[in-house]
Amino acid sequence: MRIASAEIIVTSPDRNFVTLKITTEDGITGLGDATLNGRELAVVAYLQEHVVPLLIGADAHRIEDMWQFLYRGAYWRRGPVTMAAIAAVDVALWDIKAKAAGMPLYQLLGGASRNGLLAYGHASGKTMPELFDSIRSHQEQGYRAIRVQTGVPGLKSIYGIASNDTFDANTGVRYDHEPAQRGAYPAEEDWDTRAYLRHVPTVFEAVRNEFGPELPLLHDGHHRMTPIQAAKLGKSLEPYDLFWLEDCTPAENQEALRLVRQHTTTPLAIGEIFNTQWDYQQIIREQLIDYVRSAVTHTGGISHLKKILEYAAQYQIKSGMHGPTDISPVGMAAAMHLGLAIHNFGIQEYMKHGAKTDQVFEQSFTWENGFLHPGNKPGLGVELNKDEAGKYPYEQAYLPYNRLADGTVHDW
Ligand code: EZ4
Ligand code: CO
Repeated sequence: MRIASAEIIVTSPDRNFVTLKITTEDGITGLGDATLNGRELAVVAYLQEHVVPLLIGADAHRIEDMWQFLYRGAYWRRGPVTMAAIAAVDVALWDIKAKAAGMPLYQLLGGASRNGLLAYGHASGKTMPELFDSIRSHQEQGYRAIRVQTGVPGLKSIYGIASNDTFDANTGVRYDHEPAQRGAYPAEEDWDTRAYLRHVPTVFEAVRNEFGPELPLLHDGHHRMTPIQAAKLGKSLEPYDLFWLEDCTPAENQEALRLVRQHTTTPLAIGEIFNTQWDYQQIIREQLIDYVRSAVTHTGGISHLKKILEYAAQYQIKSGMHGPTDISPVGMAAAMHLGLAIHNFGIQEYMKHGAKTDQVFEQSFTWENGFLHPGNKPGLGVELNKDEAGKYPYEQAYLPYNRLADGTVHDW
């Protein structure tokens, strides 16, 4: 089954998405998500100039061989651009293989290990009353696990808070929360870790008092703390029994997590910006984390993330795949098929896409009683409507960045 053509589709319905569409000589098509938030066109160029020409004429069935060829054959290894491009090829080939087999993709990954995927949504508010409203509205939408982010007194705008201009009047869905902003320069946000550390435990105390002990609660520290600050936060949140504390430090320095671990039993989730199994080698082996945050889209596809998760399983570490709005419906479907099949599934992040995105990408997943299921169509179960996609050309957008009060750039 030879590859006849490969096409890169860039569209910006509610935000930018990059999709690779591979077509075989007998007309089977497969889709892969290659969206890298704020750096989309770098992946487009990587695919267009260096990968697509290598695909034409190749055997679409040889997924592992293609992965190794694109990874080892490039000589230059790892990195988000490379790994997003490889992921798109990998997922598109899995889509094709499953369509050729006439099965939903999860069947080829070993079949379903569960009935559905527990998913969490993002509640947020500048103030406590706004936060409580957002948590209630997520519960009404069916969420059974909720991430909690709030404003910090004294800080103008910080990560994780939905704003009213992200409200979609057609669907009533708020983009809770969409950090990338369209424009030619990144927005500046401000940050003060000491103010944050004072405030967050009071938020979780109030949320537990209002919503009770059962509701799984998550929180994202978004790479901003030093190891000792992260240890302090983990410890001060222990009474509120978090499902996880995410990205408590910028985890390029993996040893930092030893220090955090020595001080707290709050479960740790890391890895949304990691892109290979080697980024996880030490933190899995030393059992420094509890959840693997990688998305299929940013970690070399289904083939590679499956290897990471199988390694993690030996240490009872579970999946917690990244599922923000910058993972396209194609990337989300890939996550759902993988999550349904593996044994050590933990939780899936799930933020609803906007109405325009849902028209560009025709999807067959279900969302019922807080659980996702990828559906039973052959392949990924997602098709891209090119006429709809063509209505929304690429628009430059950047993630924000942080400065401290004295003007120093800080991790965002
Ligand atoms: O900042 O997806 O856990 N979720 C997150 C996200 C990331 C964005 C970056 O593209 O941290 O909101
Ligand atoms: Co995160």
